[in-house]
Amino acid sequence: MKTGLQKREENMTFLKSVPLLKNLPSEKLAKIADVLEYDFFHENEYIIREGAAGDMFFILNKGEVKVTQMIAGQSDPKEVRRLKRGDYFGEKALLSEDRRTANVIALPPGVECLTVDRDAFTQLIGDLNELHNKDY
Ligand code: 6J7
Ligand code: CA
Repeated sequence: MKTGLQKREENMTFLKSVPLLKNLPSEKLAKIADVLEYDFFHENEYIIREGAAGDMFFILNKGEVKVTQMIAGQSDPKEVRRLKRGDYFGEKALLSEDRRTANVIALPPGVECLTVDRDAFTQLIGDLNELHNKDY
């Protein structure tokens, strides 16, 4: 069994390795480490559904996901991207208080994510320039 302190250290080490968060001061990283939760998804499970409401931000800790989007005039969503450990998703609905703009689906053999709720995202992460300068 890991103690709470060990888990916190492990979370801090991982958060420091996430490119999005690399310039955050340690105090902010520690606050994120305190509030984050873990969520697990089976292969082919929809982590996010395009068009749904959403209140969670995700950082991929284990496994890979694919991102798909509906295209006007086509019946099947198109794959636009794959993400791996250290990548993040779900910021758009939180920044705009709007609906999810794409599907995010767990690839085999499944996925572990760190999740941050809307309040903590807004306080600790939402101001980062990278999020506002994304080209999608
Ligand atoms: Br990752 C990723 N790539 C894209 C993309 O090319 N277009 C859109 N619209 N979203 C993309 N995403 C992520 C982004 O974090 O997929 C998430 C779906 O939920 C989106 O944030 P969201 O709209 O909250
Ligand atoms: Ca789950």
